[in-house]
Amino acid sequence: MPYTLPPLPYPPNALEPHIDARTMEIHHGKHHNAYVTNANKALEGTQWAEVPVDVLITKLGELPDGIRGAVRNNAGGHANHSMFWTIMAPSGKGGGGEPTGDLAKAINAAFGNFAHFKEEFAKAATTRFGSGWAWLVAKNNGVSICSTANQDSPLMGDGIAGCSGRPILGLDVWEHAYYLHYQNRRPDYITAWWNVVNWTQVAKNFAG
Ligand code: MN3
Repeated sequence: MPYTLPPLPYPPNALEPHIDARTMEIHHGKHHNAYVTNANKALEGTQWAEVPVDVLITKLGELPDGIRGAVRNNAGGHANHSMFWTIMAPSGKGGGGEPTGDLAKAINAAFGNFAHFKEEFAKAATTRFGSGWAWLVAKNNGVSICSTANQDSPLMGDGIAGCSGRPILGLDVWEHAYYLHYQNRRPDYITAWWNVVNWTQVAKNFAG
């Protein structure tokens, strides 16, 4: 089965005022959709077309040279955005607040406290030059922060993405994720984004 665009789990305006409806419509309906279309095009007729995207991107080294770059970018984009929509929720209705339980313990063990974690994560997101992602990954029985360029995923591993682990929270810092509303003010977008982080879903991702 070719990949399909997963529906947004909430209406496009649900994350306002932190992320505006027009940005969500274009980001999901145009950008994510293009990653799906182009991943399917690259994989069509190959043995890889049936492989779930989160598995496929762990095996880039096994892919034929002719499609590896297209799969890295587009299957990576599909995997990253599929997670991104689910780790957000309307502010006050599942979005915002703080993690609890085992995830909170892991964050506190790694970063001291939630405020310090947010600082470190925002630093990774702010300092990623150009387009990319900031990540919280599950790794070595704990959590850590890293960032990747373009549509690379921690699932691709250190050798490709410069980052490894199981992604449990990702922040898209491509300009297409914020430019309409925030223009060049990426730090303002990052600050606002905390209001829509769905910690319940992140905790589920952490639990595996
Ligand atoms: Mn994006």
